[in-house]
Amino acid sequence: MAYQHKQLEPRWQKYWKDKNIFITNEDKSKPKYYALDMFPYPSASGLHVGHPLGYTATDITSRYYRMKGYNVLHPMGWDAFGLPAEQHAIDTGEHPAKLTYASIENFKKQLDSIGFSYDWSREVATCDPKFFHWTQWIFTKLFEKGLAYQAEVFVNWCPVLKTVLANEEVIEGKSERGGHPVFRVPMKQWMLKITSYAERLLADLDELDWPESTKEIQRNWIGKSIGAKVKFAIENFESEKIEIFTTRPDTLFGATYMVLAPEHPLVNNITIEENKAHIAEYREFASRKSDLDRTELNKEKTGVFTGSYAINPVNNEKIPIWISDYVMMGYGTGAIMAVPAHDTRDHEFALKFNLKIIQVVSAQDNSFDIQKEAYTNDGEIINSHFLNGLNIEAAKDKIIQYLVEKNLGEKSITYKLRDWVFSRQRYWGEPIPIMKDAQGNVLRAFKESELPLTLPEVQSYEPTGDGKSPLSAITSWVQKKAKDGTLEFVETDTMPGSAGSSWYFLRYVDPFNSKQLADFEKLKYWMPVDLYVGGQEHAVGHLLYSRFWTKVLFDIGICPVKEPYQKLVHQGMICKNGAKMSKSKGNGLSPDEVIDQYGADSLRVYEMFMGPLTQTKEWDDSNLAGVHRFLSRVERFYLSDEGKSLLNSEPATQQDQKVLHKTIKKVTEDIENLSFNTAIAQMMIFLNSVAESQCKNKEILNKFLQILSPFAPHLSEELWYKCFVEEKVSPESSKYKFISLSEWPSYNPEFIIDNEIKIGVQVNGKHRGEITIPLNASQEIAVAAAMENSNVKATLEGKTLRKTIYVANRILNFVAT
Ligand code: ANZ
Repeated sequence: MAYQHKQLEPRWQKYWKDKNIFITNEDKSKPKYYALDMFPYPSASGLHVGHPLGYTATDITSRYYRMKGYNVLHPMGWDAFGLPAEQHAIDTGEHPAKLTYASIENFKKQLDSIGFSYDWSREVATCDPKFFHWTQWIFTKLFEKGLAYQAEVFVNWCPVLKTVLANEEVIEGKSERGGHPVFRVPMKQWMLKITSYAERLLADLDELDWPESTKEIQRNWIGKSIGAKVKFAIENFESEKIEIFTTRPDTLFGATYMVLAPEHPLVNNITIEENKAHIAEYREFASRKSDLDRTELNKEKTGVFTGSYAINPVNNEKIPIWISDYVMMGYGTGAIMAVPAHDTRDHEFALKFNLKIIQVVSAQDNSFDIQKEAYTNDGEIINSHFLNGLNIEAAKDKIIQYLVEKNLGEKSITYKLRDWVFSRQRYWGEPIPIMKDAQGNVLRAFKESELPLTLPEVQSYEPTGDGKSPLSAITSWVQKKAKDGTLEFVETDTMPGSAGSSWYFLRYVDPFNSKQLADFEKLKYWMPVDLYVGGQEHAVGHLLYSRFWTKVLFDIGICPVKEPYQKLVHQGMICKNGAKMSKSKGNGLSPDEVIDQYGADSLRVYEMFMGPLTQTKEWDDSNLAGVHRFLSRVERFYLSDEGKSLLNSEPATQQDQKVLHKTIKKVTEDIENLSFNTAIAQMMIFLNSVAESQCKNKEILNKFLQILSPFAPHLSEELWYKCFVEEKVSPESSKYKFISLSEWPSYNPEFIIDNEIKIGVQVNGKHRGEITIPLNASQEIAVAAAMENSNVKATLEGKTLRKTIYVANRILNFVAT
């Protein structure tokens, strides 16, 4: 009889569901384990086989800790606001909620068909008003704390589509849809002051069990730079000063020109008449580039001279002021002193525009040609008056001291991290709960009793054409009459997709709470997340934003922890034919197909067996079939063709005990280390071993099934039922005990100890043979065994034994002459 995965898998899924066996237990006397997946965006195309990779890892872990007696929180939900549903609504006129909830339905069905042990009673969706009530509430707290404010920032404006576009909708300066030109224009946006948390976000990384590479990405993104701000006077513009930020104040004597960002507010003032047209043209050119394009190092440098000169404060040299797009308005002060001798970008620029290069740090290598390239290494300061002879660090200290005394500058710390642009001019997002007056001034945030602020029905999901959200066209929703009769206006911007995902892990802890975001005591029990699994692509978005919100909530006494995720793991990608699997590449494979052909257990075990969880792996159908064969062999080992148990009570041999206990030990440790592929390999070794010895011992095979169950839960439940449930209590009965809730077996170390050992025998330090002796054998026994070895015997023949050196379990050495 073939392995009936199609019948048995849905049957066990139904029992689990009907009996609610994965509902989270909250008896606080037990230890807890919170295993979290990055919740998916419920796309219309459904899951592909890449999704279950991380989900299976957390599911095995959850099932394991549950069997170990922990209270396990293993929830799932939906990151449900976002562009694709909005786009669909624009295209079809259908409400985005309709597509979103249909996709959720489909995702859920697919996840269930893989046998994940989620506690679905805690399901959340970010687009549900009961959920975004609290997303909006957090916003009002941010507002009260001065951490939400409005500012003019550059957005992607497409004049043809008459809308603001998200970064992901802009490809090389053109709209993704239609390929129309997109410009960077300033617009008033809500911003969140994540920069106030830069230092803490940086420092607290050290405490986390995260991949070092992800920590490093966050550190670089936060980008702490220690340096100085220096003020430069401008010739003919006495009232103006250019303030620059530099990490190399030691090179001040080498500053031979200045560069302002094209958007710098001083540009208009200081550009001389005849250069104005050229400057204006360049500013327009630069406005079409994204910051990313601008920071690309290999691009040819461009720029325009303003016609004005700054005065280098240390030597009164007149140096020209240029504008160039390699200087960003959003970083430091938006202006730099250029030191072409020691900065690569400045050097390229100086060569291109024929600007002076003055070396102020000596190169160790005499043949170094400063006209050819920038010198960026250590050295002694030269050509710098009172700094000459110092090393770089000492020169930095001295020049800063000098600048402070002369009131020309100061020490300064700058972060690359920018405040979080929190406004979207879209319909399908959380409305920002703010009231404004007729002039657009902010009056107040919504009170808690006024939340949630829900979305109105609209006729059209198209943005309005003046850069505003479709909400602005719904007068009845926007306008409110205040008590004194004056009109007030609801903010029409909505929040970005990453709002809900910045705190959803807190809501799972207490999803029905209508009074607070979550009960503090419950949060205290469950937080932080013990294991968070998801893609590294979220390293600087979601994973930074959610750390920021957690810290804010910690500061206002809502959340008991200051970091959300203690341990973070990124699953690798699954590739097919060398490319990342995705629907858009046409190489996506749906788990439904795999489950149909091989079953959910095969899918789960195969994905875990492909290789280490964190590595990129190639999908291989023949290996999938191999895993399916392994599970079929397990089934046939337990059951006869008629589906009857083949197990018996005949005593097991020592060898069988040994392989069982070894396997329990290895699988236990491997699950805790998320090394699932090696755990599976060990279970395969076990099966081979008992198949060879024809061990059908019930106790041994019972324990094996238990450790297999987190990996292949359906088959394990089936075999457990058929072979170990004595009185055939029905799984529907309240007395039934599922393998999924059984107690994880422990191993007995005594069984594992190898009682024989192989050691090498040397004569005068040279390897002459090997002997197999009992573990911890005495020297007498070792020597006796060595004397049985023909090679050792032959070598010693005719020699006098001078000394015997024996290290138990390691080596035996004879010194003989
Ligand atoms: C003079 C200098 C000499 C610089 C030298 C570097 C080397 P990080 O480390 O990334 O913080 N800079 C400052 N503001 C900038 C802006 N808005 N756009 C582009 N570049 C900017 O880099 C700081 C350095 O980047 C600063 O130090 C400045 O160039 C440049 F041998 O000043 B430096």
